Amino acid sequence: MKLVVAIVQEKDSTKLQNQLNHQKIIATQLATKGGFLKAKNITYLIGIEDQRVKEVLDTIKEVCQARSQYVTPPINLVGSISDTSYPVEVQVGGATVMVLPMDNFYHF
Ligand code: 2BA
Ligand code: 2BA
Repeated sequence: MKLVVAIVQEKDSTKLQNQLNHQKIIATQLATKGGFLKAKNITYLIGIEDQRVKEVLDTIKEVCQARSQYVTPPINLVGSISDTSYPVEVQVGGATVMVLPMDNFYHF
């Protein structure tokens, strides 16, 4: 078994959950927030058999889109002597996915 941790933009989460349900992949959703943009995102915890990890990754990859967002950095982080800061474009995933080994999976 593996634990797939997937951080997904909120805009993609309904479509992703529908697709996981369709494939009978059980997931738990946590409401989370990115540390940089402070935008709400959804973190999925998916306990899955080793042989289905690729299927889960393929589904996440298919559903989740990368998007550009603009953020205005705080002036003291810009490193400029100017007192104005300009919006900078950041590319937000797709999805950020971690796959962890799982020692045990219990369902009591
Ligand atoms: P359980 O299997 O007892 O799961 C209860 C909750 O535990 C799930 O809530 C989910 O949040 C979490 N969970 C269970 N297995 C997990 C795993 N492998 N990885 C991550 N989280 C896991 P729900 O997703 O709301 O599911 C509630 C109940 O509905 C489930 O009870 C199961 O009996 C049924 N179910 C879930 N998905 C289904 C599906 N695609 N088709 C039919 N029944 C489904
Ligand atoms: P945020 O932390 O809000 O980051 C949103 C996007 O801002 C990131 O997109 C990245 O393109 C950019 N970014 C983040 N920190 C930056 C910095 N210090 N300077 C410049 N640009 C920066 P993604 O990499 O696609 O990440 C989307 C979300 O996934 C992140 O939201 C965070 O919640 C999560 N994430 C990404 N990498 C992670 C990691 N290694 N560990 C835990 N969570 C991660």
